[in-house]
Amino acid sequence: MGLTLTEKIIKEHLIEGEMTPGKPIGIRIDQTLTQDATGTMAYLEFEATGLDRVKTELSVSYVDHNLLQSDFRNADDHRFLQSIAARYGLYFSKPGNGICHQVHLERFAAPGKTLLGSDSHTPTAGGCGMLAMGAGGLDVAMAMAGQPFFLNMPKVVGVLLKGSLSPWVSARDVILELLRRLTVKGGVGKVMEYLGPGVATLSVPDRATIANLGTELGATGTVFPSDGVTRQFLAAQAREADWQPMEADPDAQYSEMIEIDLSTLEPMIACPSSPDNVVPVREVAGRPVSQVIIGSCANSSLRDLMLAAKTLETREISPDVSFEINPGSRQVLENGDETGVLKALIHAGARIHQSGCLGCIGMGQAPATNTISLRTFTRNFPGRSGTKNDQVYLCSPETAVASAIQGRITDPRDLGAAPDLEMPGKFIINDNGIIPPLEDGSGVEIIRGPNIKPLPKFDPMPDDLDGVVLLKLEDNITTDHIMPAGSKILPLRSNVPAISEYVFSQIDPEFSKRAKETSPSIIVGGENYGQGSSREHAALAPRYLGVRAKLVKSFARIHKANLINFGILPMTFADASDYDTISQGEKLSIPGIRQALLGGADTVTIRRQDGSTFQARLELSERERQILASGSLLNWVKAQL
Ligand code: MIC
Ligand code: SF4
Repeated sequence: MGLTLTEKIIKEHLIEGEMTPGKPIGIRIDQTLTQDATGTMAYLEFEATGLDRVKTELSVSYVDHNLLQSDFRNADDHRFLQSIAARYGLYFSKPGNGICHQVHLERFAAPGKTLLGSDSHTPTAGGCGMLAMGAGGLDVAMAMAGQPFFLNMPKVVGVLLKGSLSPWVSARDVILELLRRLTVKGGVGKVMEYLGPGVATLSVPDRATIANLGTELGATGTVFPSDGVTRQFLAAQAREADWQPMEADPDAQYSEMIEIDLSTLEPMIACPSSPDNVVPVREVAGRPVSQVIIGSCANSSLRDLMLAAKTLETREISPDVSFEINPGSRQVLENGDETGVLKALIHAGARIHQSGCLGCIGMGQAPATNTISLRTFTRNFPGRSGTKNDQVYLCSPETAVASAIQGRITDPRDLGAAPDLEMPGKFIINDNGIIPPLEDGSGVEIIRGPNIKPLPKFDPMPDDLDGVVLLKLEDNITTDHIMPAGSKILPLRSNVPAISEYVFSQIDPEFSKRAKETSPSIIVGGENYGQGSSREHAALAPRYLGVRAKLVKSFARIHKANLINFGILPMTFADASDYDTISQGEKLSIPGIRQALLGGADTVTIRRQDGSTFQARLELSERERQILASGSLLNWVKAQL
């Protein structure tokens, strides 16, 4: 039987386990990436392994999230990361050089390779024919240490593309349509693999937009074939040598097939406050907008800026709109300058920002009270923009620019003929924002600012666990709910005691205080618990506050892995109706939990205060059980050494 492209890449990298969907596998990781908000912790963890140099083919440390330097803390983190890169053999991409996923696609992505990144949108590089996945910082640290990456063998879903996109409809609308159909949990445990004649009509940046937002489906990754279009892209990046053709076997078996006729798609938009709250733009057209931003790792390539520039050549931005551009990388900026795109945007009145995540993670660009902000970003979770009760809509650059012109949500097809976009055959390539690794970094001194605190130490799992239910939450809780970001909290990513004060702060401002008073504690949740960001602080900080178990209907992949890495027991209800009977404040006991873990039990009995019991599932591999029993992945790895 033939293999899917995903299976081919996994087979080539398989170190442990069998390729049966749902079963644990360990795969070799060729490349890693980190960004500054998750990177400082990942490198503290890498340091704890005691190794002298990273063991991957290529590892890159990017600075793109914390670019606001309102005091010394972010700047100190940047210097720490630069010194770590020099010390341990990594590339370092400087602040302002661009968003990790955009720069990685341009300069390092290579067909057939595996990439693990401490950022949930790492799958972006799947647009270039590689298997790229997001993970917690500790998993990335372990990959840098040469350890396999462990995950459950994903199911591979085939997405068959036919036809070609109509004018004013773009890659963004393809993935918005998929989000509409499948929702934010539709991709959990799956890799989305694109195939069919429609693929060749999409450029690599288009494919990267689709791969990037596969993350919002909850997917483990998204893989596109590597074809002539990929070759052309790599040639324009002066990297044709990295190209190799890659595709699924003609008789490959997919676990499920989804068909999309590109020619039938229309402009789509995700309404507040979830990336899957998708409707055709027509349905919400006419609502007034106060801010429009083109940017983020999903839609900030030269093509996206060129589309906006060309559309604005003969039109003006509405006086009521703040129209902003966050270029994905310095390469985008420089080539935008060369091709006249930048000039046209400046002339039209756009606010041009530096390359980076910026408002996508609440580092500035917060919208005004009770107004609509339209963005080409990845996520519109409540409050993520920095404004309470925000109304953030997510859409294509086409819809964004049309709405900026009209001052209200506009179907771009109403503008008349679409502009022709002519991309340069060769890009200006300038890697002076990327510092290559040193031959020998052993003499480099690591620069640590006062905000960089050592990693906390965690105890092993006790024999019996008693805990109070400190919070009971609904479905689709995001890691932004658990550990918010934004300009006030992000600078604390290197300081666990300080950041833990903000755990669940949007939901319950007293949470951290209550948690410290009532340790150990348990959190109860619904479906797809922990979706969104890969931030391991959403596990690490609660653990620091004494949270020892989470009991939910189902977990998102990366968050579950992070919980295990930091010794928080992830359990699911054996019977989902038990969820309804649990109330906040009640005490639950799990006698014999350590033995149950180590003995391989699939279920445990949970005892309630009134003496009644119910069952919870432990869906864990042998390795995960040992990690949980040791109290954390670092404890376990140290014991192994
Ligand atoms: C995000 O988009 O939520 C982030 C910020 O990039 C996160 C990483 C983080 O929280 O540092 C992600 O997507 O993993
Ligand atoms: Fe940065 Fe936003 Fe992309 Fe996250 S989703 S990496 S914050 S641009």
